[in-house]
Amino acid sequence: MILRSLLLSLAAIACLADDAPLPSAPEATPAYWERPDVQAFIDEMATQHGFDRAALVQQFAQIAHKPNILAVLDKPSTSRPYHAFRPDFVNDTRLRLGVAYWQANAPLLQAVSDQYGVEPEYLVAILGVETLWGRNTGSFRVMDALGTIAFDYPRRADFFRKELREFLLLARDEQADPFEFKGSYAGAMGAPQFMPSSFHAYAADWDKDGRHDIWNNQGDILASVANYFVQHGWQRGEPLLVPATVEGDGYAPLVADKFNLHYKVSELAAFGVRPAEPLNGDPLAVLAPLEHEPGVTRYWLGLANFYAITRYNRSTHYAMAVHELAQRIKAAYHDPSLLPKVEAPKRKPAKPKKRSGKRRK
Ligand SMILES: [Ca+2]
Repeated sequence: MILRSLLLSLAAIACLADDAPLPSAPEATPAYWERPDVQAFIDEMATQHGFDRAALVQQFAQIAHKPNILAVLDKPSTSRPYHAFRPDFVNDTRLRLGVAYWQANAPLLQAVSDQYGVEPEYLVAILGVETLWGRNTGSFRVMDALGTIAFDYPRRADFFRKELREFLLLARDEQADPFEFKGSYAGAMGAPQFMPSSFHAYAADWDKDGRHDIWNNQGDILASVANYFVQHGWQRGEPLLVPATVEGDGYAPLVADKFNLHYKVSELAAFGVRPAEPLNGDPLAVLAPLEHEPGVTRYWLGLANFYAITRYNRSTHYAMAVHELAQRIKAAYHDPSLLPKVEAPKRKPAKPKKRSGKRRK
């Protein structure tokens, strides 16, 4: 789960790989292990968590500073309306790949879904939106990504030092070399793109082999995502959202507070917000306005499961795209006639044969 505050431009993230060209030649700076702030961090890991100080110094000597990560962090964030965001994730390619992933993992998906109570289509869709089902999990060494941000990006230093600490702990728990781990430019790892703190809290060991392999083991991957949703309040079988009507302008505070489940549906009426379809009971809900077409905003009441997806990634665009992709994948999985046709590559017209008298070699 990439932090929304870091999710500046999806295009930038898609393009940023560890072999991206550097914006400028890096200045000569001391290696990380030589810096007092890094030495203080190493001391803390040694005294509070029992790490071997000399081994940590050796590891920090191997961390490579990544200026291209800092360049992305400094780019101004861009915000696109939903109708512009949607096609990147809800499209024929992801629909086909999502159905193929479900078909390839059907018994496992069913077992994880049964155990955790999270519908399979949402497990499939999250992995599609995050990493194209494990195809784009990031090419940075997590040590380089976290080290660079933790020690060279003061605005987020506290958060990323905490993530770096969690990461060193998880590498030790997994009995793995921390330099073996690859992730996104922000250190998000594996098919579900868990930050180290989320890995610590939610990664699951489905096959009970002692490892939480969110890179390659589909059971661990799916159970980890399901566990994340359950721990954030997922309710089996409940709708994610219902359309809403709004009156007046009293609903503005709800839009500003759309990532917090504060109000029951009955309480939203005081803000001029009502469900446009009948609901079971009186659940908690957030108000999510989405511009589905240019100039056409629709209002939705996001219920507990919608909220859970926004905990995965703090964006109503993201949550709605996951929902729409999930629904399309589910429909096409059960009815393959809904799968988009794969167009055969167009053949080039054959070149007319030369009729000159010259003989070709
Ligand atoms: Ca495992």
